[in-house]
Amino acid sequence: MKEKLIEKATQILNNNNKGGFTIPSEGLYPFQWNWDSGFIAIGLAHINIELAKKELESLLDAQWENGFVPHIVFHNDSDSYFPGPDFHLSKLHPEASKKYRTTGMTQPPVLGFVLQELYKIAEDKKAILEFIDSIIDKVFKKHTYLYENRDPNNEGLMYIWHNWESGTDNSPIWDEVWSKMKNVPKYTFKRKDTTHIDASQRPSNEEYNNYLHLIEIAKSHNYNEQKIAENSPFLIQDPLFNAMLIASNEALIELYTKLGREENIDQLKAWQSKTIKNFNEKLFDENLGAYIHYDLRNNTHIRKITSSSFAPLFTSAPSTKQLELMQNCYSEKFDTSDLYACASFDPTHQDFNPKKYWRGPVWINLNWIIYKGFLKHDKQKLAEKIKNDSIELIEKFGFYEYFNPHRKLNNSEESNGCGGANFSWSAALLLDILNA
Ligand code: 9WN
Repeated sequence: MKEKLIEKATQILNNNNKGGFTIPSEGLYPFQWNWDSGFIAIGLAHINIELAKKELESLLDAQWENGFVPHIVFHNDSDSYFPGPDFHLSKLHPEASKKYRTTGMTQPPVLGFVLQELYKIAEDKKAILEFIDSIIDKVFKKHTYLYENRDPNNEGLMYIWHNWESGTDNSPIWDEVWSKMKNVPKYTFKRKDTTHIDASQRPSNEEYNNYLHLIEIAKSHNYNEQKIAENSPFLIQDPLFNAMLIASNEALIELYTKLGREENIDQLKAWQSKTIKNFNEKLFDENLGAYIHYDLRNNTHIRKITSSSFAPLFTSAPSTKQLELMQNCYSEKFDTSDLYACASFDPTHQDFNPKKYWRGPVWINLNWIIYKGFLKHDKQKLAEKIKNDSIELIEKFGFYEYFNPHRKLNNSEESNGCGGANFSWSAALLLDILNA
């Protein structure tokens, strides 16, 4: 069984490789995506370390002069995705990549810990350290960009200005922001995603109006961060985005130490202690027992629990008390016998939808993060459960983008697999889980 899964996962990664970079899913996502490439590199490291290195190099080849790493790199042309390069128009920003067209937004900063995972997986430690040495400053530069541009109140907590920057695009979290957003135009556009995937599993057209509106606002300011921070109706401190930053800071400190290069370590440590302090004080909700989002534009917490609420397990940030509260919250709401772990949104909440994208389905990348998180904090049983559920979902239903978490579907004919098929990070992270 294990061999078959490994063979299939390898085949998916090979098919989705477009020469130096890997697309997330044929047709649905035909370009290189930022955090996808990070997870994909981890999987590739198990089968071909050179491809893993290339994956990261090709993403960072599109890094902007100011350190920014965009969420999509349009290496190639394709008309199977909307919105494409002509809509995003990254060239509006004076420091945008001159080599590639990209988007003007980013995604959760995973690259630091991805380098560390590559180090752990690679057999030839000397060669991988040489590679890390060649690329680590670019990742540091990206962190510098975030700290200098995404933290207007100097809290060590980064904001995101678009739901696509969170990676969890149509989470019920954003409903609260949309309900406060005024004068959103009704755009004329042609969705491409719903030509590949059943519309009931994707965001609505109304939501797409909001998504496009936020980009138009950013474009009207030529993607200038300061102007965006002043004017964007969407300005959120997201626990997943900030947890990924903390994990990557942690990794960069370790890797610079391994390389015997001191120069950026003090800066990283100073950032890290400010970030962790405010992360725990501001984004942890003691009553819910989970990390939650903060809406900087409307100065309010968004008190809903998502799988992002548990992403901080992946770091050393949570205190013993916070770990205990989080474990209770997770066990009570997410770890029940009728559900596969881990739903992307609180299954006890009225907004939970088991088939709709980030409003309930299980995603393998969040499973991987939470699985590693429980392992890090010695919660073997909870970790094993997520690991086994991830394997079972893929083995039974295929390498889907996301999965209905209900164990027994009413209609037994119906598959739990939803969204894009042959999805790259599902393949890549399963390879990592199976090789652990
Ligand atoms: C927008 C590529 C990306 C992932 C995101 C996921 C989905 C895109 C979309 O696909 O978002 O970035 O068009 O729906 O939500 O996490 O990186 O796999």
